[in-house]
Amino acid sequence: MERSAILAAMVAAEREGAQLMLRAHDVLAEAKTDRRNVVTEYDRAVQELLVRRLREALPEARFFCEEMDQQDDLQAEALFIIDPIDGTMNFVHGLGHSCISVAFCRHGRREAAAVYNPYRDELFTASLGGGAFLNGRPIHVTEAPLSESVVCFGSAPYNPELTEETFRLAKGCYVQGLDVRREGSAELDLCTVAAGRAGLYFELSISLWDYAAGSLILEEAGGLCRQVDGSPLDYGPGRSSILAGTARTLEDFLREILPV
Ligand code: LIP
Repeated sequence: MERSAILAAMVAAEREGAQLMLRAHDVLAEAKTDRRNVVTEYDRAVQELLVRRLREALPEARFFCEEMDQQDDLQAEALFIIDPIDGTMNFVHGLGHSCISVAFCRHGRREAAAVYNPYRDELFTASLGGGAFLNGRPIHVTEAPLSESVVCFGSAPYNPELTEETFRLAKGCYVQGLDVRREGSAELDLCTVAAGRAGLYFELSISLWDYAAGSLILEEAGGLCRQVDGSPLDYGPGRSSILAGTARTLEDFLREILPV
């Protein structure tokens, strides 16, 4: 199946799943590991719908998903990495800033990505070597330095041992940059940087489904994704830190903010 057809199937599935989000009511949060790591019946329903539709489109596909322990081999010939609702805490509290995220990989290489925010009807897409788009219009990262950029960050809420360092870095970004934002969805933070709306995003601990799609969109928009210390991301099954921006803003962060 052509990559463009696979991306079209991803987009169609996301738009269908988004209707479940928009029609949600009486959303009950179920704690997974602790009070901040929550899931809802809508996360599960969206994931089940996405898997069903993508399997109809590509029967041989395997899946690596956030919910229900559906985690196949990341080196599969055809694999979808799915976060059914990225920004679940926002979804539970009706904050109107969550997305559905799907990345398509072949043998571990990210080849297509789609991130859909139904609250703003913003669809971010990318295919490897084909550029990045917002609602079909090309997007590109900012040329601004950190001092002229808004910075997004994530608070790594599942890892309280990282709180002090997270807010040390966030304070540094606030002082050096224009301002900071903690908006609650890693995939949307990556897309915000890809669209040139922010100059940098960091988080000290997130999962692969939180960045698999957004990282490709950002790279196709001219950006870079690394670990917070500047080392390469490994796109493996474990949790990782992430530092995402432009060559200029990453250099500013690593030189001015990271050092204690
Ligand atoms: C969330 C991320 C967010 C991060 C949370 C969580 P979820 O994804 O998008 O940036 O701070 O720890 O990982 O759990 O809502 O899909």
